[in-house]
Amino acid sequence: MISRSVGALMALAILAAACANSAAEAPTGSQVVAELADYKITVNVPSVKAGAIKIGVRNLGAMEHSFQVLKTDIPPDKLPVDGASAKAKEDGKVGEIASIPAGKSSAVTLDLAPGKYVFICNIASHYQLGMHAGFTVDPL
Ligand SMILES: [Cu+2]
Repeated sequence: MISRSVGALMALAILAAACANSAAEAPTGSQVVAELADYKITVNVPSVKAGAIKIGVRNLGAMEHSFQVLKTDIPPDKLPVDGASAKAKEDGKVGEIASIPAGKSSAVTLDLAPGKYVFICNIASHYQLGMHAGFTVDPL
Protein backbone atom coordinates (compact mmCIF):
# COMPACT_ATOMS: atom_id res chain seq x y z
CA MET A 1 0.00 0.00 0.00
CA ILE A 2 2.81 2.41 0.88
CA SER A 3 4.64 1.87 -2.39
CA ARG A 4 1.38 2.42 -4.26
CA SER A 5 0.86 5.89 -2.74
CA VAL A 6 4.49 6.78 -3.45
CA GLY A 7 3.80 5.82 -7.03
CA ALA A 8 0.73 8.05 -7.08
CA LEU A 9 2.79 10.95 -5.69
CA MET A 10 5.44 10.44 -8.35
CA ALA A 11 2.76 10.47 -11.03
CA LEU A 12 1.54 13.77 -9.62
CA ALA A 13 5.06 15.19 -9.63
CA ILE A 14 5.51 14.23 -13.28
CA LEU A 15 2.18 15.84 -14.12
CA ALA A 16 3.26 19.05 -12.36
CA ALA A 17 6.53 19.13 -14.29
CA ALA A 18 4.68 18.69 -17.57
CA CYS A 19 2.59 21.76 -16.76
CA ALA A 20 5.60 24.00 -16.07
CA ASN A 21 5.16 25.69 -19.44
CA SER A 22 1.60 26.79 -18.84
CA ALA A 23 1.06 30.51 -18.36
CA ALA A 24 0.40 30.01 -14.66
CA GLU A 25 4.08 30.57 -13.94
CA ALA A 26 6.97 32.24 -15.69
CA PRO A 27 9.88 29.91 -16.56
CA THR A 28 12.16 29.43 -13.54
CA GLY A 29 15.06 31.84 -13.17
CA SER A 30 13.36 34.71 -15.00
CA GLN A 31 14.74 38.03 -13.71
CA VAL A 32 12.06 39.93 -15.60
CA VAL A 33 8.51 38.73 -16.13
CA ALA A 34 6.31 40.21 -18.84
CA GLU A 35 2.61 39.39 -18.91
CA LEU A 36 0.80 39.57 -22.23
CA ALA A 37 -2.94 40.21 -22.31
CA ASP A 38 -5.21 41.05 -25.25
CA TYR A 39 -3.85 43.96 -25.91
CA LYS A 40 -1.55 44.97 -23.12
CA ILE A 41 1.95 44.20 -21.81
CA THR A 42 2.71 44.44 -18.09
CA VAL A 43 6.26 44.08 -16.77
CA ASN A 44 6.98 43.18 -13.14
CA VAL A 45 9.96 45.53 -12.75
CA PRO A 46 10.70 48.86 -14.48
CA SER A 47 14.42 48.24 -14.87
CA VAL A 48 17.34 45.85 -14.35
CA LYS A 49 21.13 46.13 -14.27
CA ALA A 50 22.93 45.39 -17.55
CA GLY A 51 24.02 41.85 -18.35
CA ALA A 52 22.55 38.52 -19.36
CA ILE A 53 18.88 38.81 -18.45
CA LYS A 54 16.33 36.04 -18.66
CA ILE A 55 12.95 37.46 -19.57
CA GLY A 56 10.00 35.19 -18.89
CA VAL A 57 6.89 35.95 -20.91
CA ARG A 58 3.43 34.71 -19.90
CA ASN A 59 0.65 34.86 -22.43
CA LEU A 60 -2.48 35.29 -20.33
CA GLY A 61 -4.54 36.28 -23.35
CA ALA A 62 -7.00 34.30 -25.41
CA MET A 63 -4.91 34.44 -28.59
CA GLU A 64 -1.37 34.04 -29.86
CA HIS A 65 1.05 36.88 -29.11
CA SER A 66 4.69 37.59 -29.86
CA PHE A 67 7.38 39.37 -27.87
CA GLN A 68 9.99 41.66 -29.41
CA VAL A 69 12.69 43.53 -27.51
CA LEU A 70 13.80 46.77 -29.17
CA LYS A 71 16.63 49.00 -27.94
CA THR A 72 15.37 52.47 -28.78
CA ASP A 73 14.96 55.97 -27.35
CA ILE A 74 11.55 56.32 -29.01
CA PRO A 75 8.69 56.38 -26.45
CA PRO A 76 6.87 53.01 -26.24
CA ASP A 77 3.71 54.28 -27.96
CA LYS A 78 5.47 56.30 -30.68
CA LEU A 79 7.20 53.64 -32.79
CA PRO A 80 6.69 54.07 -36.55
CA VAL A 81 4.16 51.64 -38.01
CA ASP A 82 4.31 50.15 -41.49
CA GLY A 83 0.89 50.72 -43.02
CA ALA A 84 0.95 47.73 -45.39
CA SER A 85 1.76 45.09 -42.75
CA ALA A 86 0.13 46.92 -39.81
CA LYS A 87 3.25 46.11 -37.79
CA ALA A 88 5.61 48.38 -35.88
CA LYS A 89 9.06 48.82 -37.38
CA GLU A 90 11.55 46.74 -35.42
CA ASP A 91 14.57 49.06 -35.59
CA GLY A 92 16.95 48.23 -32.74
CA LYS A 93 15.62 44.71 -32.19
CA VAL A 94 17.91 42.74 -29.87
CA GLY A 95 15.77 39.64 -29.44
CA GLU A 96 12.35 38.12 -29.68
CA ILE A 97 10.02 35.22 -29.08
CA ALA A 98 8.26 34.91 -32.43
CA SER A 99 5.16 33.16 -31.13
CA ILE A 100 3.65 32.36 -27.74
CA PRO A 101 0.35 30.46 -27.97
CA ALA A 102 -2.57 31.53 -25.76
CA GLY A 103 -2.14 30.30 -22.21
CA LYS A 104 1.54 29.42 -22.58
CA SER A 105 4.76 30.92 -21.33
CA SER A 106 8.24 31.11 -22.77
CA ALA A 107 11.55 32.81 -22.04
CA VAL A 108 14.44 34.46 -23.83
CA THR A 109 17.86 35.31 -22.37
CA LEU A 110 19.48 38.44 -23.81
CA ASP A 111 22.71 40.27 -23.15
CA LEU A 112 21.28 43.73 -22.48
CA ALA A 113 23.42 46.87 -22.66
CA PRO A 114 22.43 49.96 -20.65
CA GLY A 115 19.77 52.10 -22.29
CA LYS A 116 16.08 52.38 -23.04
CA TYR A 117 14.07 49.52 -24.44
CA VAL A 118 10.57 48.90 -25.69
CA PHE A 119 8.84 45.53 -25.44
CA ILE A 120 6.14 44.96 -28.04
CA CYS A 121 3.90 42.31 -29.51
CA ASN A 122 4.21 42.67 -33.25
CA ILE A 123 1.44 40.50 -34.54
CA ALA A 124 -0.41 42.66 -37.09
CA SER A 125 -2.19 45.58 -35.37
CA HIS A 126 -1.46 44.38 -31.81
CA TYR A 127 1.12 47.13 -31.30
CA GLN A 128 -1.40 49.79 -32.28
CA LEU A 129 -3.98 48.22 -29.95
CA GLY A 130 -1.67 48.85 -26.99
CA MET A 131 0.78 45.98 -26.75
CA HIS A 132 3.87 47.92 -25.76
CA ALA A 133 5.81 48.65 -22.58
CA GLY A 134 8.90 50.70 -21.80
CA PHE A 135 11.85 49.21 -19.96
CA THR A 136 15.22 50.53 -18.77
CA VAL A 137 18.56 48.78 -18.41
CA ASP A 138 20.86 50.53 -15.95
CA PRO A 139 24.67 50.51 -16.03
CA LEU A 140 26.29 48.06 -13.62
CU1 LIG B 1 -0.26 40.39 -29.51
